[in-house]
Amino acid sequence: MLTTGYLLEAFRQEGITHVFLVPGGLIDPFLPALAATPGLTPVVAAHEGGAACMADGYARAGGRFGVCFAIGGPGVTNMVTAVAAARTDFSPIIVISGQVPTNWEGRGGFQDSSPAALNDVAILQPLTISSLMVENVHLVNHHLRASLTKMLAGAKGPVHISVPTDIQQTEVQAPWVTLDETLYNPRFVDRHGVERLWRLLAPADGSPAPVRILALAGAGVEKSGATRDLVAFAERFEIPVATTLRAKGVFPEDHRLSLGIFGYAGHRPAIDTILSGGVEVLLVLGSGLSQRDTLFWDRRMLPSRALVQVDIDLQVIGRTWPVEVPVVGDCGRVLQVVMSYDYNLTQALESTNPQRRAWLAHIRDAGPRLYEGENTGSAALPLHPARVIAELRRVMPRDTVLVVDSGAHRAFCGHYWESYESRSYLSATNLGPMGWAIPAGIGAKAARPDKPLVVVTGDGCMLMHGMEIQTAARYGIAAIFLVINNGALGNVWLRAVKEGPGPAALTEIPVHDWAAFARSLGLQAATVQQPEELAPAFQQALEANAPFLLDVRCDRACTTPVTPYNQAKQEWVDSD
Ligand SMILES: Cc1ncc(C[n+]2csc(CCOP(=O)(O)OP(=O)(O)O)c2C)c(N)n1
Ligand SMILES: [Mg+2]
Repeated sequence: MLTTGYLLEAFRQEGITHVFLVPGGLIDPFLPALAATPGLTPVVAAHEGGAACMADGYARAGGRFGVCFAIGGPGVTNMVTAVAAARTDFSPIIVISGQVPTNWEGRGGFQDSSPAALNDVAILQPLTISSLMVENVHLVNHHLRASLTKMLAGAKGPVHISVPTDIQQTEVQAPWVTLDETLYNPRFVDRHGVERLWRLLAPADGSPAPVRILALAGAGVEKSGATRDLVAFAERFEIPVATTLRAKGVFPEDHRLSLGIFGYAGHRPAIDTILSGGVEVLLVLGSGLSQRDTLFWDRRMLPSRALVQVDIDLQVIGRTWPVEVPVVGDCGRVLQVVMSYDYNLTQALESTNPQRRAWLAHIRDAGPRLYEGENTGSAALPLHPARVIAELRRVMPRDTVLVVDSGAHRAFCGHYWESYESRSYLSATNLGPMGWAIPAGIGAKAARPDKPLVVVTGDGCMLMHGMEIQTAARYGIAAIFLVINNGALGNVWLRAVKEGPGPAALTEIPVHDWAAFARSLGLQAATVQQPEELAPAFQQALEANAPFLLDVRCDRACTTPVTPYNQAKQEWVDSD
């Protein structure tokens, strides 16, 4: 089989249903193979950055990995930001790019971006786990296997393979052998670490067990598919659970033990409790404890007895703060080991369940979950984004996937939306590239066509990747695009307006008719201006079961629900 068909057949065998690309001369040989691989749908994006974001969204929603193709040179450079977002959020995608034939390298050929010229392999190197060119057809099988293995192993992330056109058109002999399932679901656990954790939680020597134990769940729980394990663990030992924004939904937000989000756009119970100084053991599950996930590395979140960090990636454990109990391993597996203990071992911890229940009641009674929750009922015109997101939550089914972009709307979604499932809240939280959610949402919907999906984006984000709604229309991918249209780069405007009208004007955007734009590209669309129009418009978009854009006219002057984060930012001093 030619290299082109070989690669596609390997992806199909790995369970991939869609690949995303922008065609061009350097990948021309792939076109016949793409048209002839049953079970694999090629989706042609408007821009290579869009194609790579689609692969990222596909990976995050589907739980396997994403695949995208581009020509070398401008196709690869167009992908740089999207690949960086996958890298910083540890999302497994593979970029296959075309390259000039090996005997043209460095001779001044059109679009030569081989290592002898522009070197797009090197351009992607710092943004990927592995970036290489296949220069010998005998290495196609090996490099593909090695790259996919690196992409999936450990913390996961993007990889890149550049394939010259002469190699694309050469026969590969070795058969593709499907990757072992363990790569997708690593189940390893450090038993010694779990024992240390257990001695801490349920001392066997008669010393008192800690009462105030709190779990902070990060993206590692999502990657591990450990929601069920976490719910079972929390319920058995009455342990309250907060999540990071990135991991929103890995613990159902309406569960009685949920404290909501800790960190950026976080909720009052999580923030007040974790910063109270009253937590004895903080059990961090699969979170790298980034700036936004720690409220500016706020040391008040350090527990009085022990910080426990469970992570599959040793590099993450102890990076932010020294930990008393490090546990290397898959979050789900670690919890399963604990859950396999019998009553003799768990009794010491279970005996403190009533005290934790009382603690939880105290947390609940201390105040509302939301900051400025009254805004969810605001009748103001233009609309308040909090009202928009709250109405959206009421109308959309429980298992809706929300894909959120970068801007003020990110904070409104994080705070006022609720998620109840893993992989149902997707956002590029570590890099925050504007426009990412539009194509990522298309990829996510391709991976999970069974789930209703809404992309929440801004008018500024639309100016960056809005053209990709055309891709959704073209392929009938039934994503709903909700544009928080506030005539501004809202997040920046909120800061700039404090500096005066000159700086503010630099962050304003003409109020465009995004519904008309969408219709011109083949989508259905509606414009919403009044609060009472929100629910019927959402219902209409849901029932249309087709690509649909909602242009929702909002007030740019609404401040975002991130007061604790902003306070922490002001108070931060470098104490190291
Ligand atoms: C690629 C990129 N450029 C610039 C920024 C800085 N930035 C963050 S949010 C934002 C404004 C987003 O505007 P919009 O999409 O209208 O959302 P809103 O804040 O109004 O909700 C900007 C410019 C960024 N995050 N990414
Ligand atoms: Mg805006």
